Amino acid sequence: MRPMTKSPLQLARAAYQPKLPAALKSNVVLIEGAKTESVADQKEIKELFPNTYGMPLITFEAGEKKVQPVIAVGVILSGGQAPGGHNVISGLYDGLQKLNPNNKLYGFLGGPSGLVNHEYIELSKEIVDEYRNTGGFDIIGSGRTKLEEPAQYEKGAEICKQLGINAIVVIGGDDSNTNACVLAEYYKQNDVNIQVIGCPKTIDGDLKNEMIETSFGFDTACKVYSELIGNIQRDANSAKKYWHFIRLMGRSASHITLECALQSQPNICIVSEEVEAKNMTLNDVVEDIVKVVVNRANFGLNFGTILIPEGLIEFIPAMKKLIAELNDLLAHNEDFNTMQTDDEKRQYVKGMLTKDSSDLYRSLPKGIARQLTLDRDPHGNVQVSLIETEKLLIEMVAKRLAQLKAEGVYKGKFSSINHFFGYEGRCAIPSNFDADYTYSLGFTASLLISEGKTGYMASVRNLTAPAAEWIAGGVPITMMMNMERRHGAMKPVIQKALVRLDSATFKYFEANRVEWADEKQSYIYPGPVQYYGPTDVCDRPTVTLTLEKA
Ligand code: FBP
Repeated sequence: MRPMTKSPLQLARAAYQPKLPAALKSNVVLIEGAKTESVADQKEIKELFPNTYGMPLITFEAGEKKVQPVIAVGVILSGGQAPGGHNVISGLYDGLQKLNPNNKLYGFLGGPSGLVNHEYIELSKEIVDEYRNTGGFDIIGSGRTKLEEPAQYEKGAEICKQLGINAIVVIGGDDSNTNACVLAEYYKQNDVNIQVIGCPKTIDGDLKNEMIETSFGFDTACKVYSELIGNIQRDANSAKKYWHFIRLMGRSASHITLECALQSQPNICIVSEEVEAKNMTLNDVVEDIVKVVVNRANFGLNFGTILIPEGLIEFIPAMKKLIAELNDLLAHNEDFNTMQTDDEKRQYVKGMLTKDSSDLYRSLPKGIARQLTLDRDPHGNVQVSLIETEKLLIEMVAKRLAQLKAEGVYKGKFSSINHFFGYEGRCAIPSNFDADYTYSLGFTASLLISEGKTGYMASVRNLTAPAAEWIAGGVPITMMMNMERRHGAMKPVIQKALVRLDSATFKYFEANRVEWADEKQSYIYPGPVQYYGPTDVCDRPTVTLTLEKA
């Protein structure tokens, strides 16, 4: 047998034709809806975006064929990988080709820095075909460089002029789309004839609002993690000897953790937003876990599963304060950066914090305390994916159970295993939902460009209906903005969607979690992402979307 260059599934998926909203299959006409306002701080946002504020919502409906001039477009993948990125590009490519076969698509390499540093490739049919329906961002690569300086915008304009590029498509999360909007406004203000269109990407699921029902990648990532959680639950239920502490990606919001809980029904699921709303301490979180462990032990069940959102640490009010102090202390701190040993750094930090934060810092296991002082990302965020919260919780729970055992309250046996699911799902082969959704987003972006729009995000809605009934259009990015404090100054940014405790999703979880925690058998086993078979298995959207749209 000759070595394979592609798996049978890769070959089968390459031939998959993503589904499009019915309106996009023919020629389209643009329908203007209501004028928009930003979600908050209207006066400030309007002043900052005089040319791109207040634009109307847009939908595309089936219409007459129009003659389209030749255009060139540049595309950028920005931030963390999310399943479906390649299909945004193939949808964009096919959309442009349908408008005019002489249209060109360029890909800027390695994220936004490719635009600034003039690193690009022309995306030919052969290249695009190679990446259809695949996971990852490797077609052109991604990066986290922030586009926020006029000098960068000018460098971008220079290369666009050189290549005859009329529009840039930024595929990114809330920060990248905020920057896309600033870029659109800058080009408009300075009479630079380059349009900028955004596409909502992030597995974290926190770029969503009234008009953007979900960000792409969330569906696939959650399904991949849920499969793994289900497999672990089957193992736990078979071996009956381990508590599995599973941390799940999602920098800030707990959407991924909550969705995975709805898909797999674990014994415990922590929701950061609830921890913050209830002003809980780390010890409160530990006590909640301990109660369930003790209760199950009383029924002879010394095993279980616990889902922990990656961002938990930043939602515990005292930890949040400690992290904020560390952020200020460590920003451009040459003394700290030149220190050689961890002990030296630890002593220094302890001495510089306020008393409460210093006490908390001292109480943390050394490894965790060290992780809190690691380098920040380019947006100034603590890199929560590097903080092993699951290990911290295991240590604290084990300690508390030992106390309770000594007091005769706990009679069980506690053995634990820790897991972190993040990178396993970010580049997975997109589910049918994500393959279809992203292809439709890319296609929609091509239409927004052909209509001369700028400062819009491609939007595809009505996502719990079959794809043919999806509604494609555009939303002014300014509509999603509010003012927030960033790096010590008020900045216009897209409002991040955290888990709302009054949402249908959280309410459903809240109503069921006590049953999932107790001695009855509640686990469900989602199994792998399915591509071929019954529609309700293969094209099923997330539980989050289903509950939100019910
Ligand atoms: P985006 O918001 O850029 O999509 O990235 C999300 C994410 O996957 C988070 O869930 C995670 O905390 C972070 O990226 C990890 O960052 P990195 O890719 O730099 O390891």
